[in-house]
Amino acid sequence: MPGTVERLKTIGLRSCERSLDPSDSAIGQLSSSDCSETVENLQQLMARDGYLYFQNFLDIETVSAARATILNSLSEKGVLDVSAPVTDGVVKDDYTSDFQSEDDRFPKVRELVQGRETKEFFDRFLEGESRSLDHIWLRMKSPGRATAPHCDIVYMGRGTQHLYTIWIPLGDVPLEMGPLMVLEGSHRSKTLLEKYCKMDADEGNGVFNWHYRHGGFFRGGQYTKNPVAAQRELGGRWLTTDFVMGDLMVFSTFTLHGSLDNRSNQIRLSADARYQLASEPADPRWVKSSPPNRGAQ
Ligand SMILES: O=C(O)CCC(=O)C(=O)O
Repeated sequence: MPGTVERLKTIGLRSCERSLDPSDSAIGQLSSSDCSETVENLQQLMARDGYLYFQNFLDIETVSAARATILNSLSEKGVLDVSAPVTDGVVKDDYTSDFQSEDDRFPKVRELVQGRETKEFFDRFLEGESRSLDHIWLRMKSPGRATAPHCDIVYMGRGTQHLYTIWIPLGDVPLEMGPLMVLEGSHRSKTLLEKYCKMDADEGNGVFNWHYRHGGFFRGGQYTKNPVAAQRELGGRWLTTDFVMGDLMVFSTFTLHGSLDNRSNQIRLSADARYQLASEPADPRWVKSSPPNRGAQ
């Protein structure tokens, strides 16, 4: 099978039902980092790239156990295609799902997201005792679904701004299955920082949060529903890769990101959460009590 770099250019990547520009200036592969680098180096990489991508970071058994609990529950609900093994997560044609709050239905997902390796990484990276926001986001992307470009800070900015997202693929997530993508250098984009990143997606209860951007009206915290126009407007490349089980992405809550369309017949599973210094204020919307239901992020 051709490698990731070649497939990025040749398989016709799509996001939000739009074909991404396959040219070298518009799309590329994420660079992986070594988590045993010095803190200074890791901080510099984050400041430069807006993300850190660690391969084989997480214990595969723990990821696999989290994946299994979700797939078993989907199987019990009768949404999986019974002609394929449950572990493949092939869904029935008419099944659609997207974004789910993790309300502790899956303790193994919490165990994974708040696990020792990740906490120790953040203690080191943030140079102090770290904590995660209590809320965990579980994504079950059925075929056809994608996440529209956004920065997390607009949903989570009522505490410290020194806040990082972790994204964990719960299984292998190759390009065809709609992996995460981040826009290179977008965490330094003045266009985003000076206006969009200052917004609060829940202000005015969302009622007044209508935007017109890149040819469409929409509501809430998304930057746009058009990743092609966003790349042209802001510059940089959409960066993604063939994620495998055990990988960990860490990115700035100011980095514009979304996902490719899931063009497989399998459900794409991932979990994401936010880490910060325990001594800094935490956004009250995402600690302890169950947050109100919100739209896709
Ligand atoms: O998994 C996805 O599709 C999007 C993830 C995301 O938006 C996030 O981690 O903040």
